[in-house]
Amino acid sequence: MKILITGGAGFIGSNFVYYMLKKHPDYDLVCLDALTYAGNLKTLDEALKNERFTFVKGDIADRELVFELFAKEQFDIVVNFAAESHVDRSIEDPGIFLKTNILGTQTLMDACRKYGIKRYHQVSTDEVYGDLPLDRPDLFFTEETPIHTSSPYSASKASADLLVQAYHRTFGLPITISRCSNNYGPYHFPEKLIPLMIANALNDKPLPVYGEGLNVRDWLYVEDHCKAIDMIIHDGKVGEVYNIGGHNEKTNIYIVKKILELLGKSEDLITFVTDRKGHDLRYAIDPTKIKNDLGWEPDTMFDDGIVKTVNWYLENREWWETILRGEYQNYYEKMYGKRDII
Ligand code: NAD
Ligand code: TDX
Repeated sequence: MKILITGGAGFIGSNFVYYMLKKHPDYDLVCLDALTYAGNLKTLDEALKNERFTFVKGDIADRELVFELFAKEQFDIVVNFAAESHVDRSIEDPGIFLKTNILGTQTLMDACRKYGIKRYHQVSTDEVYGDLPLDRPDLFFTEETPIHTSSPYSASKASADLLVQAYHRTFGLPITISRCSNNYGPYHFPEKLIPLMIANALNDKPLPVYGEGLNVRDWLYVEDHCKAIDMIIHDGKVGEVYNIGGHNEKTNIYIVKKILELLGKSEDLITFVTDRKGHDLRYAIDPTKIKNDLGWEPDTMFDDGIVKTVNWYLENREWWETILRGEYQNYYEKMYGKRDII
């Protein structure tokens, strides 16, 4: 079995590479990644020592490169993680989100059509369903919830999902789609809530919480997401969408306080700042389908996962401090310098 993993130098893709190398030591894995600001070859150091793993630097929207790669490698399965993934960046500059997330997906699927594959799997997100109200804890996203997006990021991911479903219906491409809730764990880029708060707390810098910190996210340890995708590509039904989530809803302020508690830092570091534009209120996944159809359940509960994650950032300071020393400083100033403290 030969699997193409796009975006494998990013957060979830790299965790998936390590998960698959361990779970299926006889598989050949090829990672295609453009190494944008979010991609990091250092993350794949250990994988690169494995002769069954190959890294190719390239853009999923580069038709010539993608077609050449497919012609050479004859993949059995494609798992597309490659994306622009940060909502705040999509609010500043939507264009690249449309190019990578939509046209990149099209390019990969065109190559799949031409060279033939057993499965194309699209890694999507719960954000395509929009948000749920804070005062209706009885509501959850199911696979039947209408697509209703809020940010340029989620709109680009929803567009890609629709295109993937169109390629299945029109061309018979054997696809599956997964829509997961917020992930956390090792190698999470420090622009996102949990690693940003850990890094700032360790540097005794203010922790910028948007609005009142009452927005709710449904957190899943990254390895549980990887396990679900592995199950879907092997046993999932072609043409189907699977929601992935572990019923672990928390307000942002709860998460931030938990991180401070684990690091023994003062809550005085918390700073409430101008809210995100169009900020989704609550995400909450109903994972009944993947549980019933494929037997998936999460292994890591939040109280253990967050401790593991904080420890990983304590033990791997060089990984994230290198990022913080680079272009990230300009990003941080641009994104947070202009936010008012409220
Ligand atoms: P990430 O930003 O950490 O990593 C993205 C990776 O894709 C990087 O390695 C980057 O270099 C690569 N990439 C970007 N543009 C590319 C291009 N044009 N060609 C090739 N490679 C390119 O993202 P992540 O958090 O690991 O998310 C991975 C996928 O999972 C995304 O599709 C995202 O929408 C989805 N997802 C993420 C979450 C989450 O909580 N992080 C939840 C649900 C779904
Ligand atoms: O500095 C911050 N302060 C803050 O209050 C940041 C970066 C975030 N937040 C809030 C905004 C959100 O309510 O924390 C919550 C989580 O924010 P992000 O980490 O940016 O994640 P989110 O917007 O929920 O999107 C994530 O989950 C779904 C991923 O980034 C997406 O790629 C995925 O599709």
